[in-house]
Formats: sequence, structure tokens, C-alpha cells
Amino acid sequence: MDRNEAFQLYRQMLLIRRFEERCAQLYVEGKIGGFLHLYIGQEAVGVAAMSLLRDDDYFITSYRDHGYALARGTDPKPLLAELCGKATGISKGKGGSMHFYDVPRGNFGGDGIVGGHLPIAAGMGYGIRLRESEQVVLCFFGDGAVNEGAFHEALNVSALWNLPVVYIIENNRYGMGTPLDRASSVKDLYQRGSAYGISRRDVNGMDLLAVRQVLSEAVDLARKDKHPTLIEAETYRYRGHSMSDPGKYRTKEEVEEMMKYDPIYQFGKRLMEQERFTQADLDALDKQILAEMDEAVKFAEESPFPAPETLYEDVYVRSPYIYMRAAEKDPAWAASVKDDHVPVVYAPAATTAKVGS
Ligand SMILES: Cc1ncc(C[n+]2csc(CCOP(=O)(O)OP(=O)(O)O)c2C)c(N)n1
Ligand SMILES: [Mg+2]
Repeated sequence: MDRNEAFQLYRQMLLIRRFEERCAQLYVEGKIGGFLHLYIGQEAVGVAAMSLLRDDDYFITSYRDHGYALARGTDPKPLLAELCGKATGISKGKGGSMHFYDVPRGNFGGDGIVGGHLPIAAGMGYGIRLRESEQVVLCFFGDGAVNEGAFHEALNVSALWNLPVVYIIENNRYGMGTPLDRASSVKDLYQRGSAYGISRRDVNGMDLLAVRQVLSEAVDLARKDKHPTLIEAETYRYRGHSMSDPGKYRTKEEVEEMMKYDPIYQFGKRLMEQERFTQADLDALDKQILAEMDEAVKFAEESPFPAPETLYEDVYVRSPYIYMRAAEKDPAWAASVKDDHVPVVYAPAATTAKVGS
């Protein structure tokens, strides 16, 4: 790897770390609402993965989604604005932390339903097969998702139809407060790929170069031979599941022990041992990133909230249906749906049906 490339990878990991540290601060200040799941500790996986993608490739992930967007090159400003619910956000301030989307960069988003996006990844892979292009899909999820039916459905069709999807389990040892050994009968999660006859690999998710090596083989297999792979990256999250997690299910000692394998520290140390960079180079970069974060915070804070009348825009179905009596009385809603063609089946029934009936 040339010096510049190594520097960029280090930079992206540090950018994610500093970005999310600011997020945690803004959350405590009440400037970020809703849920906030931090990726701190897991940066090597997302950064290694994104470094292998071509511009026209796709990825999709769970709610712990900030790191991939940053590593894929989305500007931190609209990402931070999204977290603050501002109109300048990447999802117009309506998605928040769990729903960063950037389709021009192949980012099909964060998804709040555990395992829910795996069949979508298979569908994206199927689309690639239909178009006969050479794109690939990376699909990231946690160790908690492997016990969802959606995981098995997605792997089965991906194997059956030869879909170019790389499924990446980020095993951070916990699904919320439940340790893996209380949730999974098989502890080596990558072995689950054997049930579907697909390639499978285990990798140290704290080691950027190891992840890159293993993923690069999987991406090649998907691109050239249209074969899916299941990868298990063993990693660790330093922070709670989300900001509201008191973390009582693990000890402080365990977290501190894992921090010794910190992916940013380890990669930086390696670069310095190879005499490619000095501590002063890395410190200067850190300073630069912190300044970039200040600018992003300023941008987010100065941006407006979305106008109330945009509430009904960018939703999948705007048409009236029986549980939207309140909305129907709202003139803003009426104005926003005036051009909708309401399919007959969705037209409000002349009924007195009650919510929940
Ligand atoms: C279908 C479904 N069940 C339960 C939840 C609640 N929930 C949110 S995150 C989570 C834990 C998932 O853990 P894991 O897949 O390991 O991902 P991690 O948070 O560790 O990245 C659970 C159970 C959900 N969002 N969706
Ligand atoms: Mg987990």
C-alpha cells in the first residue's frame, strides 16, 4: 500500500472516531434527539470495506451507520445536520442517526429493524444480476441479526441465485445487553455460511489490513464469479449499545482490555514503526480533523429545522387511509397530497373503523 493510501485509511478511522465523540457530546447537550448508536471501536471494518468499493457499488447497513457514510466520502456536515434533525441533513433531517442515506454514493442506508435489511441486500444483488453489471453489494449487520429469519432467507437466495453480495457480521460480542454465548448456539458465526454452501471467513475486525485482505477476496468473488460470502469480523464497541445504555452487562476491565487492540492506535503504531509517519504527522492530522468537526457542528447548529409542511413529503404512501383521520383534517397534508393518484383500494373507506380494530 502506498503512503498516501495508508494515510487516507488512517484518516478515515480517526475522522469517524472524532465525529462520533462530537455526536456523544451533542447528544448530552440535547442537540441530538432520538437514538444514537456509536461505532467507536469498530472503525477498521467499515473503513477497510469502503476502501475496496468502486464508485458504482452499493452498501446497506443497520442503525449503527455513521462510520460507513463517512468512509464512503459523504461530507460530515450534512451527516451531523441529519443527527441534529436539520433540513440540510443527508436525509433532510427526517431520518436521524439510524437513517443515513446517500444513494449517489451507493449508500442504501441504515435500517432500524435488526436483520431487516439483509433481504434488501439480496434484492439489490438480484438487481445487479438482472442488469448484468459488475457491481457488488456489501451488507453489514451485528451478531444479533444472525438469529433472525431474514438472515437465513437472504443467505439462502443469495447462494441459490448466485448473488454478488458480501454479508459482513460485525461481531462486537453483544446484542444490546445480551452476550453472544447466551444468544447463539454456534459461537463461530461465520460457520453458519456452511448451511448454505457459501464461502465463509473469520477475521480480526480490529486489524484494518486483515479485514481488507479478507474482504478483498470476497469482493472479487462477488464481482467476477457472482458468489456471495459470509464474513465474521470480530470486533468490539467501546460505548454502550446506544447512548441510553448504562452498560451493566460487562465490566470496565473487559472494555479496557479490548481498548488495547484499538484499531486506530494499532494502525498508527504500525505506520510509525515503518517510519512512514511520525507522531507529529498524526497529531497534525488529528488537529485538522478536530477543526473540520468544529465546522460541521457550526453548520448543523446554524441550519434550520425542516418546515412543518415538509412532514408529508418523502414518505412512501401519502394517500389517505383509514387511520389518518387527523392528517386528513390538516390543510398542509391536504396540500401535499393533492397531486397523488389514490389507488381505489387505498381510498378512505366509508367506514367507521376505529384505530386498532
Ligand atoms: C427485529 C428487531 N428486534 C429487536 C430490535 C431491538 N434491537 C435493536 S438493536 C438490537 C441488538 C442488535 O444487536 P447486534 O445485531 O449484535 O448489533 P449491534 O447493536 O451490536 O451493532 C435489538 C435487539 C429491533 N430493532 N429489531
Ligand atoms: Mg452486536
